[in-house]
Amino acid sequence: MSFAGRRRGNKVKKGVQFTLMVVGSSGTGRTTFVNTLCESEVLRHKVSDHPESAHLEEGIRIKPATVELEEDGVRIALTIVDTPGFGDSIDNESAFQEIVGYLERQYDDILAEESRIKRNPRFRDNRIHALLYFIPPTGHALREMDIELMRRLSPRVNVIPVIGKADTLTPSELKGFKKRIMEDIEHYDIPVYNFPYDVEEDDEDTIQDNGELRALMPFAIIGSEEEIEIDGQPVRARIYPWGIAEVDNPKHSDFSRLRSALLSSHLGDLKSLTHDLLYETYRTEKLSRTVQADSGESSLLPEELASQSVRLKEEQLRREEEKLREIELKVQREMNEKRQELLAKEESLRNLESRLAAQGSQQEFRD
Ligand SMILES: Nc1nc2c(ncn2[C@@H]2O[C@H](COP(=O)(O)OP(=O)(O)O)[C@@H](O)[C@H]2O)c(=O)[nH]1
Ligand SMILES: [Mg+2]
Repeated sequence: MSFAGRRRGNKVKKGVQFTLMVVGSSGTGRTTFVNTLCESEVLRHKVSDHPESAHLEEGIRIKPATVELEEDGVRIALTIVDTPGFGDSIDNESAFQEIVGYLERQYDDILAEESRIKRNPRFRDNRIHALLYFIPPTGHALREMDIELMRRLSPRVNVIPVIGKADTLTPSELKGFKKRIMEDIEHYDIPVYNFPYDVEEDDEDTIQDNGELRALMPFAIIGSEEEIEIDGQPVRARIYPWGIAEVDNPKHSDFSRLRSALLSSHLGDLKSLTHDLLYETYRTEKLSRTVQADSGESSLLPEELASQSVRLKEEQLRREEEKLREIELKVQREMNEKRQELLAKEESLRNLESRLAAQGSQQEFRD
């Protein structure tokens, strides 16, 4: 991988854009993961002077950061959206709402842009294509808040569950933990992104590849911003008195499999699912809500909904045209008024002139 800055002089191929969001409790290793993925300090670690509030990330707003990467010869403009890490308390409602609200706002922006008469050429599509949900390495099972949040996020975004700081668990602990998490996800029917494939339609390679990735879920992550040398090669790792945990070693963590799935093999799939399924669902829900509010109807059949949304768009166009016509008329009216004013002024000027002329001749007459 190399950064775009080093590519000067090359003929620039058109790259792809990808947006990734990271969500999870504070201290699960999100910031470290992002910097490991991007091989640069994209996100700063929060510094806190007060140990009692160090676990809180108050005041951190959702703010996207973009880096240019290269993966398999393809240039990727990767946008990372970090979210405020929430605490372990039960009441994380405002943090949850902020995250879901952010996802939906990006859809609203597209919806608004699609219905404009004149498209804005500088419009940026900021929809999130994948969300990594960081599960803390407790070794137990999913916490209620993990279940609750993943459940609320999954209808809006491709949620990919990961275990942060996986090197804190032994291999057998990790295996059991992964199994219990997937059982919970199934039990609570959480529609996470599970590397979907169709045995009838997909080719063998795809089926095998997706099956393997699915079997790794939730991905065990090790992040590190440090490098050591092993056999003269730089290796990203965490160093302990008893050994080394290597980021890119598949025996130690699922980092490299996840990375290539996100940035290469499944990038296209994640993007098209976002547009064709998740956004489309949101759009239909939103428009049907609008139609219901407008018409006061309580329910609509799906086929009615489709024609409703066409009608809605036509209606919107008609309204905008009307608005334009109104503006035109208003301008015309104002120009007319101005002309009338001017004529009136000319008239009074003429009157004044003739009065003055008359006064002048009277004066002459008297003299
Ligand atoms: N053992 C271990 N510690 C990690 C890992 N990633 C991050 N950490 C440490 O966990 C702490 C919190 O990490 P940070 O990335 O700031 O977490 P965030 O609050 O989720 O952004 C820091 O002290 C990191 O050095 C990891 O993969 N393994
Ligand atoms: Mg952080």
